[in-house]
Amino acid sequence: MLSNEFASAAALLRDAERVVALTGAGISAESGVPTFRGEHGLWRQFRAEDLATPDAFARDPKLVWEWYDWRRGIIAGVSPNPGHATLAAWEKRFPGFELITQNVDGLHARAGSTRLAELHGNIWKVRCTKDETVSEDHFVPLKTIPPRCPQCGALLRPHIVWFGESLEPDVLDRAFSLSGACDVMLVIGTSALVHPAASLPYRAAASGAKIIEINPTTTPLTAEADIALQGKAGEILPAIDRLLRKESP
Ligand code: BV8
Repeated sequence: MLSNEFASAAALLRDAERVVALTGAGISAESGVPTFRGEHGLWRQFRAEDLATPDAFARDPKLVWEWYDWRRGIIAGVSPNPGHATLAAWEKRFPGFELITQNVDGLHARAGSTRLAELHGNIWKVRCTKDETVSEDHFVPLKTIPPRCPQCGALLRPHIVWFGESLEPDVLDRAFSLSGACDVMLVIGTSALVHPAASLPYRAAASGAKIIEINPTTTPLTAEADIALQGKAGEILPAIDRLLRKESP
């Protein structure tokens, strides 16, 4: 990685008033959470598109919950990495910093991020399929599979947005308005394939924002990015932070 690319990214961030970060599964990869796609990305032998759907849950709620229980077990055993920590620290460094994540693992919140929009929900939240009540459930493993609502006995489902389901309107509206109002968008660890999240960087660019992509591989967004830093988020984000601190501790 050429250091002048880091310096250019640091310069864009330093002069920005409103910085938005959009993250995907890649930012949790160095914590040990498998990504969805790519060489190590297979969740066991299943594909997210086949299991993270309402049809799959209707057909076999036990299998879908076994998959989530397995993922919860992995996530419960890992910690946020320096990439998560840097983004949490940047909430204090950049006044208008906002974080939008596609991830459901909760690692940004555990790292201390508070100005956070979880587009696709959270793996530690469950929702009653009868009255839509949302509650936290941190049992690892789950007490029963599939879990049932203690109030009414109906099936509980993960409070997660599945393929073919709409995102919560207010969360999505906020994500689009933040993207349309930022000066710089960091796009970190996402294959930029899943919509509507994948359209957020284009919204930002159309509104004049500079796009900085951080990813070890190229994505459909790479050609559109103003700066594409090829590498791991857990290494690149702290490196940029060190440059920023050198200039203004
Ligand atoms: C919807 C919860 C309206 C599940 C998830 C427009 C065009 C095309 C398709 C569509 C479209 N509009 C809607 C669709 C259909 C669909 C979709 O986008 N399909 C894709 C597959 C083509 N979208 C939807 O269904 C959405 N709903 O639009 O509602 C509607 C309603 C009815 C009918 C139609 C439309 C809902 C999408 C949400 C689905 N739920 N998650 C769960 O987690 O259990 S999405 C799932 O994919 C995860 O949330 C994940 O975050 C997300 C995106 O994946 P990534 O995060 O990018 O992860 P991935 O593994 O792909 O990539 C990781 C990247 O990290 C790689 O690039 C890798 O190189 C990089 N990396 C690896 N290591 C590192 C790293 N980077 C940095 N550092 C490292 N160390």
